[in-house]
Amino acid sequence: KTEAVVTSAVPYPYIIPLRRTALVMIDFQRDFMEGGGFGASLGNNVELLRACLPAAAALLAACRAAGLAVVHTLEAHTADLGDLHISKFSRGNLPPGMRIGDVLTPEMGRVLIRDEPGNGIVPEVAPIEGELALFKPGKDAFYATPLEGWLRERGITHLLFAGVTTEVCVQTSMRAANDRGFECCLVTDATESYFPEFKAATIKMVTAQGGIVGWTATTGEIAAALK
Ligand code: TIU
Repeated sequence: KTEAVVTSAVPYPYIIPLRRTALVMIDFQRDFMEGGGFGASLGNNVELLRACLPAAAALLAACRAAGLAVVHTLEAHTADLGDLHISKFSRGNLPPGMRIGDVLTPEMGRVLIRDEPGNGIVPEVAPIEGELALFKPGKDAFYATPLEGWLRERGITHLLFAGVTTEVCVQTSMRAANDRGFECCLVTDATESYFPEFKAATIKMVTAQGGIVGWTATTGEIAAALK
């Protein structure tokens, strides 16, 4: 088949053209998902995020089986902090005296720095050969990254979004994609927030007003349509 239809998507059926759709896995990195990293050091409970890993892994498997393009992003800065704005460096509830680029724990290494141990994608959803893994310095996956060119070269028009956190990097990237003309669907059980009320609000706000930012659907609904 050439397309899959997710009939129960919100606010109305979402069509997945198989050769023109990519799965975008946002920031499934240890920094956010494990203790001792950036997310935890900001005062958050990382266990909340881990709840979406089984669905995210199932979504990834279903998309791979259907031959969809897969992109993984990592929020990360270069070792010299050359791509880190002073505004981002200055802000946030890190422990007193600590900044992005500092070592919070030896296990995780320098916070939010490319290729440090904490910057690795958790094994449940690790990339495989042929998938794009890209570093992004901001919340928006299109900002200062090669993502748009990579998608356009491949004729991608539709994007499925999973990842963490729902209202920060996932929603920001979905809105940026929407403004670039991509037809976007947020996979609701394959994303999580440190704030359950923010996740719920994001799901409502992206689909409100007739799909102002796009659609939402569950992993089960998407996997069934792709079968
Ligand atoms: N803090 C928080 O909720 N998120 C981030 O800092 N980055 C991402 O969402 N990836």
